[in-house]
Amino acid sequence: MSQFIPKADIRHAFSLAMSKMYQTEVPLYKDLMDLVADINADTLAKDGELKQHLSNTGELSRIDLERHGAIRLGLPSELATMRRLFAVMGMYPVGYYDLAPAGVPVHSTAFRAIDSAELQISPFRVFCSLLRPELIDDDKLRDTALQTLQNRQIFSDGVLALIDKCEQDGGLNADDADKFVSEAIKTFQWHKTSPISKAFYEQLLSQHRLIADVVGFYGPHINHLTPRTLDIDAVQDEMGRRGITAKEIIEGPPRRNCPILLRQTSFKALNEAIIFTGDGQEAGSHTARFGEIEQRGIALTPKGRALYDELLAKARANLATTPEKDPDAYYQALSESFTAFPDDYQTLYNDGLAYFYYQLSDDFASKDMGDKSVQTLLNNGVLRLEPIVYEDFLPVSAAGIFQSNLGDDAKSGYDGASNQVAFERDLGVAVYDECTLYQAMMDKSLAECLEKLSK
Ligand code: OOG
Ligand code: NI
Repeated sequence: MSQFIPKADIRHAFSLAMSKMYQTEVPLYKDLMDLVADINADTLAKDGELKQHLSNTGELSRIDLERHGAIRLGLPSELATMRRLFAVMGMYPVGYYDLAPAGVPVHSTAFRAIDSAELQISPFRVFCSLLRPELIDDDKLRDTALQTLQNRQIFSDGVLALIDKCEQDGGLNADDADKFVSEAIKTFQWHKTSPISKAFYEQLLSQHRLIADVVGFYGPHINHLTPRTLDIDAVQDEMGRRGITAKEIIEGPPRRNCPILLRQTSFKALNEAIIFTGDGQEAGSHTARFGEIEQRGIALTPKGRALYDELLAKARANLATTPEKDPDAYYQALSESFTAFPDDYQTLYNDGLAYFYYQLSDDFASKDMGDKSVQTLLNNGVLRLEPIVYEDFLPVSAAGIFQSNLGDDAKSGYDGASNQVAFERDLGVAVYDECTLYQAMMDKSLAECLEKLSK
């Protein structure tokens, strides 16, 4: 048993291999990584309090690790196998995201580690979308698209064999883990050729750019990777100065003292040369790949999340035009709307808006335990609170990231019910509920503190 490599180590090795591959494939992404590293170093030098929080929660050492990537799949069978591939690395599906109302014909989940210790070692996760062919309104095009997808095999024989082996034996040894990483990475690489004809590609494109991106290729190329920044506004400003074309707005909540959930921006997708081979050799191009940046804040409870959704909708409802056309007006509306969201950790805790770790304070032994209730232990400084970072995604933000990288011809919205049941059937399991996971982290941290205090 002990010869098995921990899943977290395989996940970490995989995220490093993915990063290396993407930096080689998309050199502009390397420039973005350098920029983020510069801004993070500046921010930590200026903000001692932030540095202390990050050190308390063990995040300081993992700041420079990429936090996520994204892929898009075509078939239910691809999703089912992808789930098994990620399970080898201790990554499990968390959350269900329906992007159809925002005009993107997919639904999605995020594969990630699910407990604090695992997240600490490698927080890497993959936002994974599945095409919803039933939203293609042209029957003939949909049939041809599905046939085309059925003809591809996105997993190498090597990776399939190692997934089987891991499931049978309960883990992979060192040699197999290395081989797994190099075989698994192949599924996510870029192809400069497309198996379809240029005419078919253009037909797919006119349905939706995303459909062309899935059906037109041999596999689900990683379409972006996303490092974590400690100051996303600074990165957004600096992108322009370093000649990187940024998306117009930062998605998510406004800038705050106590960051909540997730703020995201990206550079615009690149136009890349492609040879279409379905009908002889035809030169063309395709736009799909970009680089993203995220700044993460505290995870919100269902009550906090409802307030976030309400304030975001309010800010967006009052605009004269789209956020992208007038970013300043949008940010103004956003910060006005979010004055209703408490902006100190104590109130976020008292009002039950966010999730926290309980920790014993450094000098807890010299403090009065009083009646030993949690409230007294907090008041007397025996316990302290540290924010639990939000590890998931936001559907409105994700739609904004998709749209900005799909061009201006994007649709405004699909009708049709959200379909978590069908997604989970295709996946082969139910997705984890993210709030249940955060609550468990919070409860566990309290139980551990109380256990230590009782000794
Ligand atoms: C995924 C877009 C969503 C995010 O960070 O919200 C996403 C995609 O473009 O495939 O990655
Ligand atoms: Ni992303």
